[in-house]
Amino acid sequence: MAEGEPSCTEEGTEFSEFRCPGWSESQLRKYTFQTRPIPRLSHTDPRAEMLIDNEEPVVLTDTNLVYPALKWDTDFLQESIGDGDFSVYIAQTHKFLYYDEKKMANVENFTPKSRRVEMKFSEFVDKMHETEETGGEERLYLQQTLNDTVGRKIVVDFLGFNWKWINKQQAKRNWGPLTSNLLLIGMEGNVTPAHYDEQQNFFAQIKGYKRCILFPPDQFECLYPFPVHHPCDRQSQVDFENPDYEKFPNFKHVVGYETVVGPGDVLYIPMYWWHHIESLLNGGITITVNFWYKCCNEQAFMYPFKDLICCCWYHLLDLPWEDVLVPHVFCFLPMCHLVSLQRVSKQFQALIPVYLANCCSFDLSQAGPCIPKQMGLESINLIACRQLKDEAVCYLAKKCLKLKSLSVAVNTNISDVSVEVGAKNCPQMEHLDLTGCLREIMSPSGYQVKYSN
Ligand SMILES: O=C(O)CCC(=O)C(=O)O
Repeated sequence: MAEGEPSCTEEGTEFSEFRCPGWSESQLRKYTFQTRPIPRLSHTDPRAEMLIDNEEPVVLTDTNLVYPALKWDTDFLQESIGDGDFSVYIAQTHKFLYYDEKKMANVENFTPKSRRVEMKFSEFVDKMHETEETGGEERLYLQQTLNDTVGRKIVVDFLGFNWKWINKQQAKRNWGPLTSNLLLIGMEGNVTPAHYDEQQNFFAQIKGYKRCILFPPDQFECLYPFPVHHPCDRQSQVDFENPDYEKFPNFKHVVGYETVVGPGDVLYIPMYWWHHIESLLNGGITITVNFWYKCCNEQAFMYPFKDLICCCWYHLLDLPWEDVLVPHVFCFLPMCHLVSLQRVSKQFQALIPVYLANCCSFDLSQAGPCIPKQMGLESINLIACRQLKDEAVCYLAKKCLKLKSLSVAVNTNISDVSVEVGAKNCPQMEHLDLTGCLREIMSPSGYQVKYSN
């Protein structure tokens, strides 16, 4: 289902503004899966900020982020962009599947479906016109990081971008530095197949319309990325136009979020979100500049498995996790990343509690904002946490004043100190399970204590 023309009755359109779109449904390619609309909001709307905080996509309609560039077209750029070299991908198909040239040697007989050619901007424009005029199969897609070879007029426009707004966004979320601005100039109908990036992205549309279909990170099981070592790592193997359900059965369950962005719109593409992007059919050329930011400093991984975890979290589960992942990898991750990893897949969701249950220590200061500072927990189960000590239980008892039920069964180090502190701090405590606690424990009056030895 495509977003189509926003109407006030569609699901999710409480966020949509009514406007006259410069495109129609017939310009969208047809796919088999369902989608929901990505909210379109003013950057001043608190809901927009909430979505970005939650790392959920949103289209911001009025940031003026690239306002000076809205006049850009191929004539203006040809005149002003300078005589540097530009990377242009050339393909015989509309699909421009990204490949990492450095990884090509990893796979025998890998033949990319597009080739990268360095050329001057004017050559690109000439080639594009030639293709359009001859109606040839060949398609072009310029994808070049903006650099210091651009001419003065472009520099002036670039300096006029709304840096005040975007710098604030970056600072507020503690993101790392802006790594690059990729300039994308595509022919109508070009498609960038679904993939994810390891950076936060403000995707600013300048000319023409692009349909953007996004999928949250937890749908990776439906999207079948190429193996890590493969040049197409981070790209989905599924051909959206002709899905092979035998090979990729979970693709049947994929559900996307979509929008069509036009000049002046800025789409926030959160890190790790899959995105499929198409320049609309019969819509003329499209121009986009994106703003890529490294993940936030707080999220920067400080352990030797940085690349393994950060880039290929989905392959982690291929490791024999009982022997490798749990004892040797998770212990290098700060608690806030363990909590976040649970959102990645059902397996991680199951695995993290297994790891936590076997934790020797639990440093709450590492938990970051994922765990509330004031814990309103009513029930805590710490059965068989082998290294659990009184100090930890006392800490919890002092933090969780609403605690009604606590189990510290099968913990050899727990003594009556825990029980006393629990009794003093948790007046609502009704149930304390001390089964199998070997150290001497007195039963304080006032709540039920269960222990069998
Ligand atoms: O616009 C496109 O075709 C692809 C852009 C993209 O993948 C990105 O900005 O991350």
